[in-house]
Amino acid sequence: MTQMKAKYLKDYLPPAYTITHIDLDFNLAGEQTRVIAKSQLVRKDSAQTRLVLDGDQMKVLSVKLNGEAIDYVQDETSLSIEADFSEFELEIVTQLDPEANSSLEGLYMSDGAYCTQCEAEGFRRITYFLDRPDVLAIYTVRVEADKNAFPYLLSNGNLIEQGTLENGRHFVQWQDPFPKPAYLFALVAGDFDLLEDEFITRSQRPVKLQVFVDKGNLHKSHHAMASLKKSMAWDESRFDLEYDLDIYMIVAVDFFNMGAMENKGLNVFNTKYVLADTSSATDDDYHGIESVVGHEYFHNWTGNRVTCRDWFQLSLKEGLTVFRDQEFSSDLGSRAVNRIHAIKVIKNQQFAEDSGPMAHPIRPESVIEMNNFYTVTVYNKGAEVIRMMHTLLGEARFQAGMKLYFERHDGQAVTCDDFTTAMQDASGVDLSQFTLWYSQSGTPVVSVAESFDEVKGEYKLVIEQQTPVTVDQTTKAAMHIPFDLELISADGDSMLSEVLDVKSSHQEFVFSDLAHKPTPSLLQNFSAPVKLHFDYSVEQLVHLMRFASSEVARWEASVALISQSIWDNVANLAAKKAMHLDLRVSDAYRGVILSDSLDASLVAEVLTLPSVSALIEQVNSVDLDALVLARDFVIGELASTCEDELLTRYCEQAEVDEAGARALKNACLLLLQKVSDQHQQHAQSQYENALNMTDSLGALQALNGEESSLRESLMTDYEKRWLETPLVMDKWLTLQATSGSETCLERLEKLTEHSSFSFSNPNRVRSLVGAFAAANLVQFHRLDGKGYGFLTETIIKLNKLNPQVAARLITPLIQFKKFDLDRQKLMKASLEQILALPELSKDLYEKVSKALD
Ligand code: B3K
Ligand code: ZN
Repeated sequence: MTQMKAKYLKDYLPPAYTITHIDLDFNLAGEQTRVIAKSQLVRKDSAQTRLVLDGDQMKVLSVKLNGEAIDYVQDETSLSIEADFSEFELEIVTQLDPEANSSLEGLYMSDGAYCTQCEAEGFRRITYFLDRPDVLAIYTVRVEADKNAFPYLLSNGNLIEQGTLENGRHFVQWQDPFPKPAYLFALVAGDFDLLEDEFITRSQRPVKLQVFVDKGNLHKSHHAMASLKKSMAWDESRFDLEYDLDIYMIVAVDFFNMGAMENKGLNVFNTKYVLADTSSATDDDYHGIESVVGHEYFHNWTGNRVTCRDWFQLSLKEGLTVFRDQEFSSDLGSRAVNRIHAIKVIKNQQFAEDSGPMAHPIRPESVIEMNNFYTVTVYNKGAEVIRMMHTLLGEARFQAGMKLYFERHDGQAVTCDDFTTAMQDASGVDLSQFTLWYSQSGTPVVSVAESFDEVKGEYKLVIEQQTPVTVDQTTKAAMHIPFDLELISADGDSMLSEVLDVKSSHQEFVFSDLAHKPTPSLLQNFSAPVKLHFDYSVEQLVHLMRFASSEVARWEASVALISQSIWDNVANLAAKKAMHLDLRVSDAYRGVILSDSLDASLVAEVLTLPSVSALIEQVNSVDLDALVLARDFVIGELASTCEDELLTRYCEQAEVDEAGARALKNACLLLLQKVSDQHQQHAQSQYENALNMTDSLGALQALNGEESSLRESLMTDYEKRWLETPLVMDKWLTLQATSGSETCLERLEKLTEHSSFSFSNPNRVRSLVGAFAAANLVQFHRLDGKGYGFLTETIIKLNKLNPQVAARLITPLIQFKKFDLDRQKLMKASLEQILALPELSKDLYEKVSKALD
């Protein structure tokens, strides 16, 4: 029986022994793969005589202490020995079967190549070890394998020796001079195409850059390489950080549980975040690659050089590194559009996590399965917390804080408190109340009321904050919230712009000498991850859409305006009144469509109307059927009223070869489909004349809302064209999974047998089943329960095959509280079915048991 016990942050103890050096010797030979691990241990706690190593039921061939075979005790999760020495050498030989490892954790095979994934606790599937991030060792790794099948043998650090052996085998030896925790270890063995380049650091050191991809894909590796070079240059110029080894390798593999992994000097990537050419990848794919390549590169300092003391501190490296990759993308591209995307992740996904059964602070306090905590809270809210510090300190003091953090902690495994202390010490800014963002879970609700005294010319804002109770914490304190505000005059001029320090549950701010009542642009740029309650009138929102200085604030006003219109119509339906759309709303949108001062990519963001799931996140409970009707109505009305303008803008943009223009063109095309079938012709010609994947996919997405013979024939054409290119077929699987057709689900069931689909590949599962459950709300929440059934069957299949992916898929099912009782009942029945599984994984157990609690 797998252990389902939680671990607690409060129970942290430093390790009783540490490992300073490890020599690993891998003999890669299929199911007979052997690993010799020779470790140098030092006892830290002299009262300890028993050494307990972490490990996951591996076959142990021998254990030797200082060269002598010794007795050991092995159980489900550990191997222990008597070790009453202050320093000693331990040699453990394990035997592994990488081909049988479908969990894609530890050493496994991806399409004929050996590769590893050790974060968070995968190293314990390779050998018995002190598998915790505060044990940092120097690694030497020897890899031996068949030379023909595995010409490249890679590991961390610098290559120190290689040679040919008998029987067609060869070996390579690597050494990583930087001490590292086991989760950063990596090994790859395979046959690849290789793209090489060089980066000269600002201190004139040459670094060899290598990108390894599956044979035949070399032409798709250039964007990843260019992104890597940009990342290296950006980290030098913005963060004053230089790369430290002589070589940096990226390997792209097909079978991977997440996006990529920052192993020291040897990043392993999901092919999705490496391979791109214009015919097969969209502009969004290009952007995703640049940002993930950057993210993993930035970890070299924030994560690798300074790592986490324990896994509860995960946000120390992830929140900070997401912040850094967001800044990288914003410095290189559109700051406003990047910010909008980050805000959407928080509002549409992170707020849902806070209000569901998995609510946790960015520094969790208890964990059953660590892999369940690579969450939008730890990553994205974590990045918002860093961003708030950046707002409070300003760039110069923030960078001074970073510098002090590295001066103090380079080469160490530290805590989130160590980070905030460095920030505070370097800047002189008091962060004592601010640190609550690390320990308190939940989304603060900030309610604002305004009043204007015409006689005195005084404008007053009353700001109240309160954090609703979450499943994990019953008492909540007031937070330190940086609240960015702009006051805008009736003529549209900016009268004031400042960041207010909101620190208590009730505060009043008075602004004097104002000739008339201003329009407030509140919580600009989403200056804190909170829910804002303010009773904006339609006039105020329209004013903000036109005049707010911040482009992000203009976009936020548009979302508020359209959302309000949709909710008003939900209320109309409930009251059995006719639905309608206020002309002022469509006028405001028309203004945006016609605007030539706004960037095309920003207009595209405004025209990308909130999804059903985004709307659900705005309320505590929802009548899903009414919401879908009201949303369709509002979008249909808006599109019809602006039809001419949409068509003009569509045609104009068709001439421009830029990502922003393509995004706008596709947003217009999608809205035009809501007006009449006549606009199908534009989608058809766009598809037929497309010179890039953004245009092809945009056309298919526009047609995906309803069944039509055109959609059918274009989908068939696409399938034929791309059948042999898995990443491109993933887009097709997602189109099928998110189609508006009534028979969508029946089709999906058949598609699980399609040659392009496989339950063992996480990208395929996410594209079909993940996309269905997360983005096709109408079909997923069918009242006959078949949508839930489809997801449940998949989760049951993956429970043993790949528990990490199974547990990721379950998110939409555990967030059942917002739905009506009939649906809740069905969703809970699915969860009960999963909970009753024999040999339920820890990953699923943790989520399902919390959901049903
Ligand atoms: N650090 C890895 C994620 C590991 C996830 C383990 N389940 C990728 C990243 O955040 O850069
Ligand atoms: Zn990361």
